[in-house]
Amino acid sequence: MLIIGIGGGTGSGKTTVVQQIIEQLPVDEVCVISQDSYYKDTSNLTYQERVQINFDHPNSIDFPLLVKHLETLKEGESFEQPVYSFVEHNRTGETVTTFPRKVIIVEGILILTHPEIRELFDIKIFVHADSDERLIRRLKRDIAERGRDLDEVLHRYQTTLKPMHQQFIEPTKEFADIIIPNNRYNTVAVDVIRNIVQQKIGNEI
Ligand code: UZR
Ligand code: MG
Repeated sequence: MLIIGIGGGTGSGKTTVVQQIIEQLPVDEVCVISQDSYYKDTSNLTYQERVQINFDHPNSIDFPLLVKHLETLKEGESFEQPVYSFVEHNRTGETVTTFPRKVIIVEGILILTHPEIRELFDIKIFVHADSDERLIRRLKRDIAERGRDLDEVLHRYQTTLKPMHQQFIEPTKEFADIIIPNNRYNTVAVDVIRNIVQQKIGNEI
């Protein structure tokens, strides 16, 4: 089993990189786990209270649950991955059964901040894009897909996203084995990673 951790700031293109890596892989060889699924359960809070949460701080993530789930996979067992709603800022109550595969990809902004989780990764990747590029992508996405408006995204960026990025996310670059420069979509880097993954899958057959 090969476990790959992919970190990097919001809007750096992590999700896209993951999609490109797994694109040509058989679905039963790979599984993707998103850090988003591990935001802490906030059902005890009102919507107004949930909006105030700092979702870019490591404390917002239920890391012990993620550690437990990764260890379950390593033991060859499946687990139930919570489903998260960005519109509600909460878990939906549904889960997705996630099965052990030859290649496990774990993706998220804060995924490289946790020492125990870093230890579980065979390859650590940091996706880099400049902050202006990331803000543009974040604006477009949150307005189109996550039910936000311009003022809300800009306010969050200045008050939370930027300071948290500088404090917690950018420093995790030093733990990375591979840094992908991703201001523009980087086909060479993705090819290199695909080759490593292919080799791993091939060798285990
Ligand atoms: P990516 N996030 C939300 O917007 N709402 C939530 O309920 C939970 C998380 C955001 C979070 C972070 N910040 O910047 C982003 N806020 O999801 C990480 N606010 O996701 O890596 O795909 O950008
Ligand atoms: Mg993403």
